[in-house]
Amino acid sequence: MAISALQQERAKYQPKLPKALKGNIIVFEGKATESVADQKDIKKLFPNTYGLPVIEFVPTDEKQELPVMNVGVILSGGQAPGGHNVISGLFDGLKSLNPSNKLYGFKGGPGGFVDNNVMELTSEIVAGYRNTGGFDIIGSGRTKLEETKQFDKGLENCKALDIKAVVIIGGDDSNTNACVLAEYYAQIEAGVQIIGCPKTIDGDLKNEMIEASFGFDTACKVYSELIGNIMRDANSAKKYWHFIKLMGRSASHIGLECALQTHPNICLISEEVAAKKQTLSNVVDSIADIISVRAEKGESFGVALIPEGLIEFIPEMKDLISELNDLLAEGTATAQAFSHVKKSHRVDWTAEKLSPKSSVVFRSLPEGIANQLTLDRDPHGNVQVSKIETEKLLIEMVEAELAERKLEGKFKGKFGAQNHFFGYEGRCAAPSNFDADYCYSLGYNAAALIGNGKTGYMSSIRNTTAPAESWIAGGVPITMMMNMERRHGHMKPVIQKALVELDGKPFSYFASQRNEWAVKTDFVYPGPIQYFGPARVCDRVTETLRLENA
Ligand code: FBP
Repeated sequence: MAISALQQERAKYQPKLPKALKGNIIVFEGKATESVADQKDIKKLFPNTYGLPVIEFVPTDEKQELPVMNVGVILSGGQAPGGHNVISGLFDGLKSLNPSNKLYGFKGGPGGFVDNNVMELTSEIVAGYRNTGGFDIIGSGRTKLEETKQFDKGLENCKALDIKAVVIIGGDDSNTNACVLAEYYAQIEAGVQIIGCPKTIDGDLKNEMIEASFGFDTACKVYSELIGNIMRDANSAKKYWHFIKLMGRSASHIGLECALQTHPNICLISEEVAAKKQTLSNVVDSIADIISVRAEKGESFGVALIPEGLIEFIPEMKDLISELNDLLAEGTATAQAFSHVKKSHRVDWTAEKLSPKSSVVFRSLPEGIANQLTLDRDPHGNVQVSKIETEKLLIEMVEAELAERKLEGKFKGKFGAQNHFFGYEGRCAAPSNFDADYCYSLGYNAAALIGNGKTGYMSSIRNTTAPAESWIAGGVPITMMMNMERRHGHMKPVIQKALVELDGKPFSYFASQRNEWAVKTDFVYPGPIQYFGPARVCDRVTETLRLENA
């Protein structure tokens, strides 16, 4: 297979490890933990894995003699830069515990665990993937591990290969499932440990003990480079407003981080829109206001960042989407009837079935978007926000608003717009130095957790704004991150999703600057990820982490 010159150089990169993981270690156990909320319910549901202590690894001179063990690994959900380094760190960590240890990869995500689609990951195979982006070493998938039947099948498959521990690399949902699986295996004394690893470019799997999910750093740097390039084009041609939608299904962390790196004229934060209970037309007005002010200064160009999940945070849209989800849920009579309605009549047909309030909102949408809301659903019957062209919706609505203002003599400028969606461009990028080191450490650390007999823990590397040498390695009980939430009509234990905190330092800093960025052209052009050169360029952390830890 041909590989690029950069990839050849990058293959030689030895990711950094925290000092604690470089030699022999002992476990330092903290106090018993509590779940983040709903302690009574979570304790009852997780009697075997609740209340475990947070642990930290500390160096020692004594070498642990550990028996040979086989370990399995699963990549779950959307790709995130650095997944291959988690696997190479896990591989090296296991070999350092005992050179005869073996690592097996379940192929195609959690589905491979249930269906026994598995391969051994040898040192030759792992060598070809070190410091590369993507999840293609074993592939990923979105099968949910939720049912006892699946757990039992997985256990059978583990037993066949003498696998004593499984590492699940995933986001909040996958780690919630890892927690349930760990509890089940502990309860039936299956003899298989489960360890989670925090992955997602969305950045919404973080808390006091997990500073960042891996992949966020690289993805934001890639998007920021692209945004910077577009800003420079906008500032050169001075004729377009660029509306850029950024991935991040729910939380707006990616948008916020990219704004901190590039200083756009507009960056919407879904969590703020929800907190202020803004309507779609409030959002459109606020954008049109900034465009008008800049037009008065003769600057008929700019850049607006739109978080992917925006529409679900606008209260009236959220209600509309939830009504549409019920109306068009698979297997219902209404969904059946809908499939027979002529395409050109679908908007009218649907509007008539909605509540009066949602019907008005639905009819106010451009026809293309209204149709997208009725058509694009995931296997669980929910709207797939990555397929809703929110950036085009806003362009159309802002255009209409400005045309009205023009008629009233309130807008004299020009408005020409371009739309973009950055998501897949960054999810498999070659990991930044930060993600390469962080992921390798997370994987190596997962091996240490396994070697020390832990289950129901998430691999945790902290103090990440310091040089890697001083990072803190250990584990956090996953039950500590859980609370009860309503899912599909039932209360379920789930990891609490981390949304953008409106009183947090990253948002506060952004809020203190955005009015100036709106009017002035204060663009920053970050350029590509650098691997070689001064540390302040090559090893910088995200602005989010820097501000949070300042
Ligand atoms: P994870 O939560 O699994 O990490 O995936 C996140 C994400 O990249 C979102 O940002 C995006 O909405 C979604 O995946 C897209 O999903 P798909 O890969 O199925 O198109």
